[in-house]
Amino acid sequence: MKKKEENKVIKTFLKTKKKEKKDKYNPLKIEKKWQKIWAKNNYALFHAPDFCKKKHLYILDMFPYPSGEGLHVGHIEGYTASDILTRYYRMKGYEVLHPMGWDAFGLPAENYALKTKIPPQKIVPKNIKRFKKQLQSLGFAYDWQREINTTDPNYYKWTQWIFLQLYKKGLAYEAEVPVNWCPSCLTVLADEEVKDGKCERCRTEVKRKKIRQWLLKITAYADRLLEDLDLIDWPERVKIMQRNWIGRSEGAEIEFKIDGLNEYLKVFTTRPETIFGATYLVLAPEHPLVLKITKDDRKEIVQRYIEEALNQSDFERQLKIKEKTGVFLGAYAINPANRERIPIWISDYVLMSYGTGAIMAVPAHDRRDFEFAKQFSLPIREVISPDGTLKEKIEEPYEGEGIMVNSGPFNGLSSQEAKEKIIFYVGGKKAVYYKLRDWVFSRQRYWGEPIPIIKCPKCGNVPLDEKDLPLKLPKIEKFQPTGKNESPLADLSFWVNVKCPKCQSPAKRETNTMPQWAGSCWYYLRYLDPKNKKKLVDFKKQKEWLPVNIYIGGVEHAVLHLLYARFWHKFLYDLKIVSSKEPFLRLVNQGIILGEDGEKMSKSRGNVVNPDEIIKKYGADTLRMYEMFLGPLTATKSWNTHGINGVYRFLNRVWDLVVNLSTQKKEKKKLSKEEKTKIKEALKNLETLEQRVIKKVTEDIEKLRFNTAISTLMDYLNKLEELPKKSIKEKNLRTLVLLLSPFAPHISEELAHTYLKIKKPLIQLKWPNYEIEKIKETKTVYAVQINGKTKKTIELLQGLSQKEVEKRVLPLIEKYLKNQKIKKIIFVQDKIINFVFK
Ligand code: ANZ
Ligand code: ZN
Repeated sequence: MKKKEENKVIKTFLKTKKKEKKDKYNPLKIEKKWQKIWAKNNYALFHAPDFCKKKHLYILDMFPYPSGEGLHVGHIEGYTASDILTRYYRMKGYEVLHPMGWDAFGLPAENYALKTKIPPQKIVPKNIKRFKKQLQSLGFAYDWQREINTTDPNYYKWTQWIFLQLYKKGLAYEAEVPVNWCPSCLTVLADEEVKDGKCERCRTEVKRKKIRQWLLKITAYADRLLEDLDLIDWPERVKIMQRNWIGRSEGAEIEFKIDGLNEYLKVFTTRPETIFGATYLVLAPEHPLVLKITKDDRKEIVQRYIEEALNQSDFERQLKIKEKTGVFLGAYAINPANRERIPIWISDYVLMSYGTGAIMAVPAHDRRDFEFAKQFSLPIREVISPDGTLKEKIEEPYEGEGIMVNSGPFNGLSSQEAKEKIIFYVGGKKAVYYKLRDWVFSRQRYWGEPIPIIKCPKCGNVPLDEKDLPLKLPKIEKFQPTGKNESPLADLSFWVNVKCPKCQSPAKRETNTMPQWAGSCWYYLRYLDPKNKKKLVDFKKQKEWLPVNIYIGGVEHAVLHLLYARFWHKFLYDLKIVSSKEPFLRLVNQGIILGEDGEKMSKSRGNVVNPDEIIKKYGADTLRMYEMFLGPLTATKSWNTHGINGVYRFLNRVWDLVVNLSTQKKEKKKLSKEEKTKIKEALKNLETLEQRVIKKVTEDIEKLRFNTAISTLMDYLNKLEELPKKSIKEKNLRTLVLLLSPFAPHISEELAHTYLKIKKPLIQLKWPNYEIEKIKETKTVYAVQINGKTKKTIELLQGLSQKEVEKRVLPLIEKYLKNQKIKKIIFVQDKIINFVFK
C-alpha cells in the first residue's frame, strides 16, 4: 500500500472508535461496520503492490464460476483457509497477493441462462454481483483492485491472443476426428470432460460423432507435463491422476508382414518378449488396412462389424464385462520371431486412438487376448513361466515376469533380459506411446470466446490480425444450442460473413467457441497485471510474483483445469512470457463438506446449507471458524448444526472476557498477602501458557491445521476464564485477539480497536512471538501412580504428550509391574500418570 493510502485507512480507523452500545456481541452490526472500513479506497488495505522489497507470497483460490445458486459452503471452506493464510502471513511481515475473479464463460453459466430464459450477458453480471457481495460479507481480505472476469472483452482478448500463438506454432489445428458428443448439452466434449462414458456436467451417455473440430496439441507437452510433476508440491493422488491420464507406456513397434501382400502391419506392444506366443493379430475395426487385406468373401460381414463398432465410444469398447466380439479377415501375417503364419482379426477392444491401432495377441499372457482366444478357439501358447516349467493346461493368463519358454533361442532367459534382445531379433524398435489425446477445443455453444479464425474458400484458415482482437462475442436473441455441428453464431449472417483478410474474397468466421476451460488456463497471470492493454502480463511483474505459492481448490479439477493450465503455462514459458516452468508450486485440495445426513449436498436431497442464512443468524466469523473447526482441511466431513452453536458460544465468551476485563474499574482495595501471591503465581503460569498457545497456533496455521489451532484457542479461553481476573493483563488480551484474528477478523478488529486501544488494522500488526526458551524451561512434577496410589514423583517438561511421559516413566516403575499386564493408563497432563493393572 502506498503511504498516502495507508494514512487514509488509518485515519478511518481512528474515527470509528465509538463503542458498541451495552457491549454485547452483535456480529451483524460489527461485521457490517468492519466490512465498510475494509472497503475504503477500493480495498486499499488488502492491495499488494506490483513490486516490493519484502518477502512475498502469492496465495490463490480457484476462482468460482458465478452460478445462479450463489456461494456454497464448499467455496467458503477453501476461501476461508486461504484468507487465514493471507492474514497470518501479512502479520508475519510478508506482502501477500490474494486476488479474486470470475470464471464466467461456458456451460454452467449458459445452461443457467437457458433455464431462466435470460441472456447470459444479463444474468452473468447479476450473478457476479451477488457472489461478490457474498464474498465481501465473509470479510475475505481480497485485493479487489485486481478483480478479473473471463467474459470481459479486455480479458478474453488475451485468451484469443494465446490461441493465435498456439495456431502460429502449429499447436492449434483443425481435424475431422471422432469426438465425444453430449446429446443433452448439444456439444462436443473433451476426453477430460467425460467420466465413465458420461458427460461430466449432465451425466448423459456420450455419443461418438466424427466432425470437424479444433484441437490443441497438448500431446506435444506430454513428457514435460509428466516430468515436471517432480518439481511441484502437490497431493500425491492428484499427481497420480495426472500421470495415469498422460499414461506413458514404453514398449516396441514391431512389423508383421502380411502373407501374400507387399504390406506390413505395425503393432505396438509393451511386452515384445512374448512374441513367440503371439498366435494371431488384431486390428482396430477402423484401421486403414482392414478392407484392403480382407478376403472378398468376408468383406460384407467385416463391413457390418466396422459400422457397429463406430457407434460405440472408446469407453464402451473397453468395458471389461463386455463379451469379446470380432471377425476374421481371411488374411494371415507372418510372425517375425518364428515365421509362423497367424490369422488376422478385427475386434472393437483394440482402439484406433492408441498405439498403432494394431496388436499382436498373446492370449497366454494378456487377459483380453485370453478371453478373445477362448471365445474363438484360437491357440494359446505359454512363453513365460513363473518357475521355468511348462504348464499342462492354461486356465488363466499369467501377466507377470518369469523365465522364457517356447521361445527358441531365448529359452531360459529371464523375461526382463529377453525384452531388448527380442526387439533386436525381430527388427523392431523401441517406442513410447501416451494415453493422452490432443485437447478437443471447440464447442458448438454460444457462451464462449469466439475462435479468432476466418475461413476463406481460397486461403483456407486465416488467423485474425492481433490488432483486431478482441473478436467480441455478438449479442444474440437465440442463444439456444442448435444441435447441429455448429454454434448458434452460425445464424448471425452479419457477423459470420466477412472478407478474407488475405485475399479480400467473401469468407466466413469460425462459429465454434472455446470451451469453458480456456479462460481459467491463465487467469492467475492476469491478476498480476489486470489492466495491461499491450501485453497479457508484463514480464517483470510475473517474475516478481510467480509461481503461485499456495493454490487452494477442489480435487475435481485434477485432470481438467490443472492439466490444461500447466500445458498453457509451459507454452507461455516457451514464448518467454513467463519465467517459471510450473504455475502452481503447492496445491491443497480442500475436503468435501457433506450434508448433515452425511450425504453429498444436493437440492433434491434438501440437505444444502445456505451460507447467507448462517451469516444472518450467527455472523460470518462464526461461519468461517466453524467450517475450519469441522475437521482437517483436506478431509471429507459432514455439516453439524451443534458445532456451529459451540463456535458461536466461544466467540461470545471471548467477547465477554475481553469486554469485561478491559472495562473493569480499577479497584482501590488493598490486596491481602495471600491474594497477592496467588496472583503472582497465576501471572507466571499465564506467561508460559500464553507462550505455548502462540507456538501451537503459529505452527498449526503454517501446517494448515486450522481445526487444531482453533481447539487450542478454545482450550486457552477455558483456562483464562479460570484465572483470577487481576492476573490477566491487557497485553494478554491483545495477544488473544491477534491469534484469533485470521480466523474471525471482524470480532477481533472490534475488540482490538474499541476495547484494547489498538490503533492500526490488525493485519498491519506483528504476529505474536514466542520464545522457545521460555517454553522449554518450564517443568512440572508428575505423580506416578500404580492403581491410583502415588509411588513416585518425577520432574518433567510441561506439555509433554502421554506417549512421551510414558517413555520416561515406564522404566521407573518396572519393579512394581512384575510382568503384570497394564490394563489402562490414566493421564492428566502435567499432573498425574496412573497405571492400572488389576
Ligand atoms: C502384446 C502383449 C503381451 C501385450 C502381453 C500385453 C501383454 P498399455 O500398458 O495400456 O500401454 N495394446 C496396444 N495397442 C492397443 C490398442 N490400440 N488397443 C487396445 N490394446 C492395445 O498397454 C499396452 C498393451 O496393450 C500392448 O502390449 C498391447 O498388448 C495392447 F503379455 O502386446 B500388448
Ligand atoms: Zn452434457
